Amino acid sequence: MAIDPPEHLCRHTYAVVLAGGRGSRLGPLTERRARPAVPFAGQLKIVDFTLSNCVNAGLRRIGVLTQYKAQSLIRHVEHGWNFLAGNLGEYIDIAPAQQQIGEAWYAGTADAVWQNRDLLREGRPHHVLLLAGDHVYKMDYARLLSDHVDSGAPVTVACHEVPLEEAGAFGVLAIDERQRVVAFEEKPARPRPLPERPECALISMGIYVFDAEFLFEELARDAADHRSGHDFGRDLIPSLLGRVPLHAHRFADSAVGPPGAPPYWRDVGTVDAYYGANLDLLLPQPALDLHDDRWPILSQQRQLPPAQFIDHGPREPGEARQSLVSNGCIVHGARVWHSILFAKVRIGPGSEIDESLLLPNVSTGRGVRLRRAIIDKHCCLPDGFHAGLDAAADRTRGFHVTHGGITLVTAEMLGQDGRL
Ligand code: ADQ
Ligand code: ADP
Repeated sequence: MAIDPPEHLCRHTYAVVLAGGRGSRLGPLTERRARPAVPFAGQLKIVDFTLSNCVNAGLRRIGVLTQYKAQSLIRHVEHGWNFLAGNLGEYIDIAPAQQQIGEAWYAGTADAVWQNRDLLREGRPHHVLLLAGDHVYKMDYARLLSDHVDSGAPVTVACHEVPLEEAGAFGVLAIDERQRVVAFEEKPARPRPLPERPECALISMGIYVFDAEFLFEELARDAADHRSGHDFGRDLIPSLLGRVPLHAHRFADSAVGPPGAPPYWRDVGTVDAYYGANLDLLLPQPALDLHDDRWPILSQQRQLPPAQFIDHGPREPGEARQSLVSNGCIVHGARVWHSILFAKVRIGPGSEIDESLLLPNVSTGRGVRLRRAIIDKHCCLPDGFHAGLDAAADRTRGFHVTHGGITLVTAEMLGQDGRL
């Protein structure tokens, strides 16, 4: 039984969103912006999931730790997330790396939190919730916090089952019957299967709850350890094993979603994972429900007119099927199928867009043909342009083609001016 009601727990918790990591595996999409600032699902950015989960769960003191190419992220959080009531003690702190103690940038995630310890201590939190800024999921952190307190352990690691072949990209756990972590390996070459489901492994979601004072002690210990890389997954969490009880919280116990749907969580760390998670939203009943008013995903929304579909004569209707079309879009005499048009996308007559993501402000000329392509912000695709029809030809033209066969085109690749 919970000692504290969840509202009380949330009020005394500081949530830290680690939003600074270099998104190298997202390739050209993160050339100019941090991974959490990458547009997602038409009208959102990736970081909106974590921030919305905080606000929906009742957490009102949030720190966003930035580092790598933070400008677009800072602008987004400042413009879109400024509705918390500072005078009621609700706020989002944005901590740019420049504000750090000393000259060094952060060495790893534990170092990023250590260097911001004064910010964290300010509100005298009882618990600190550590979150990543680049995961797509809905989770009720109040339930995670209650579970942490009930467990009696000073640390809780949120974990989730994933197919064994994907587990090597994560921290892999083994737990006992009391939900205590008994083994932890960061990104193992041969992940350990779950005894009861050998086709799956139990992985760390990179989400941790700490008793606040315990966290500060452990961060100090880690900071003084010159052999440590100062990373939670690689150093600090493994160093706790055997010393203190580590509780494992199952994501299934706090996931928010349609009844009966499997819990949905994606680390959109690669272009293929990013593409797949966006396209998952086009299923008739997506596991990630963006229409659920009880757990909305909030964001900065620009004032834009509704999407418009215009026929270009009787033979060229403007239409979109099985697609998401954002505000400010105009589909003029073009056919869009199984695609996501982000805000202010313009499609010209005779174009055919299939299974593609067109990020904000993309415009196309006439007769453009896209298949399984991602077109980055502000690209202007000229008449007759095509991508995704021939992978070898796309590579020759300097486009990025993923293992999964997705062609990614950025403004720079087209010799155009890219913007954040
Ligand atoms: P990774 O995601 O590989 O694994 P990491 O690159 O450290 O770990 O990133 C964790 C989060 O912190 C990301 O949101 C990233 O953007 C951010 N981040 C990284 N360096 C930062 C810095 N210096 N300043 C601010 N933010 C920073 C981790 C765990 C694994 C776990 C996966 C789940 O180590 O055990 O399985 O997350 O995705
Ligand atoms: P867009 O190109 O559609 O304006 P951006 O991501 O560039 O999209 O801008 C997102 C939001 O940030 C918009 O509300 C825009 O007005 C604002 N914005 C754009 N550039 C700047 C800037 N240099 N400083 C502050 N806000 C900006």
